[in-house]
Amino acid sequence: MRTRVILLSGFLGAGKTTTMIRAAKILEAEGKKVAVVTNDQGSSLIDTTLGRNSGLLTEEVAGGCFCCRFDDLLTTLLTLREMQHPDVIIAEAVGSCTDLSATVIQPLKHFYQDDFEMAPLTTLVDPNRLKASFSSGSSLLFSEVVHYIFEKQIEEADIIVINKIDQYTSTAMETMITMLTNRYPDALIQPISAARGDRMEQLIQVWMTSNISGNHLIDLDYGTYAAGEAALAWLNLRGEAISFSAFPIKQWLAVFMNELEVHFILEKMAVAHLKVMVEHDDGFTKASIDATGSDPVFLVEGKQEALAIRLVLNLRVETSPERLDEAVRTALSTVNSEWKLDFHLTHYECFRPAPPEPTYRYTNTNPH
Ligand SMILES: Nc1nc2c(ncn2[C@@H]2O[C@H](COP(=O)(O)OP(=O)(O)O)[C@@H](O)[C@H]2O)c(=O)[nH]1
Ligand SMILES: [Mg+2]
Repeated sequence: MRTRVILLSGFLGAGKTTTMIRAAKILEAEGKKVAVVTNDQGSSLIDTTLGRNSGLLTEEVAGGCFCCRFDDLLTTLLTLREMQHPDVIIAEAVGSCTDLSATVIQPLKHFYQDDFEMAPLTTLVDPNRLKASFSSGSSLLFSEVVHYIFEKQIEEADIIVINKIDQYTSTAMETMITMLTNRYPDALIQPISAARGDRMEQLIQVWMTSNISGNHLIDLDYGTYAAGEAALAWLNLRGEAISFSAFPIKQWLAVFMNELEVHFILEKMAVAHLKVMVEHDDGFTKASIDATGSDPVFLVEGKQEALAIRLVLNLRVETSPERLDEAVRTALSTVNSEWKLDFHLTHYECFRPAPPEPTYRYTNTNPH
């Protein structure tokens, strides 16, 4: 039996990880064996930790997107298939990556049709970003080159998933569905709320039964695409902290994020995604924001106080690595001295992604 592979695309913060974990849990409850694969330009991923904390079989392709690390992706998929025999693998691409039909789906369909059956290429969108993209000009937080990637991700989708419908009225949703249907008549438009679990079954049903995959090869200017990726700075860090008395993690995180946000607002930096996770022996607290100035969303599991913590931070912001580095180091030293934490870094990377150089790029679709 072949393994069904579901490839998730969509801009940073659209809800890919939330959808992947939610869908994997539903499929497992139906008796399917499921694995998930996360992906990033760097390493030390919160998404991977979240997958594992959810009890899911989780692998990671680090140090580049699926298209540029096709061989790593392939090795991961084949190893999972041989060692774990999953019925389904859900793979989440880096949020600044596009052209996945040409660079990932077609080569998998061409060379590995005996091992894998590819589900429809699914691009998740955050309605807030979508609204900005439909309204003209000034409301766009990101520059045109970053926006180009967002639009290309939608253009190549077999399924466009409008996520986060819990935040919108049904009338607002209908308007968005109509606009997308007019603009992308060949795609299936599926609204969901991954956080609440709304309409996930319909999406999974299409993933598990449709033979359409990677039907829309796009015209893509790799110069503009590379400029869009390079406009974003990426920062991943891990650290450890010890305190003399148990300190309130959520409060510490809220102040840390507030310090960062003040910096971002003052310097007009557009946040694509900020994720921070504090782990300790009795649980974890995760917080994220998906736009500059938006309120953090917290997820707390287990105890809310600890003496010793491990911190992971993943940040993607439209600015230079130097300015992002400065913002993060300043915010960290402010909160750590305020709470008298003995903090040290165990991993740190802050960079601009290199131009995308896919291993394969197909110009025709494969039939399987
Ligand atoms: N309100 C709402 N928030 C969501 C939903 N899905 C994801 N989020 C939030 O959006 C942010 C980004 O989600 P994530 O799954 O990490 O996005 P990714 O970067 O595409 O993997 C997180 O704060 C999530 O909690 C949803 O259906 N509704
Ligand atoms: Mg993710």
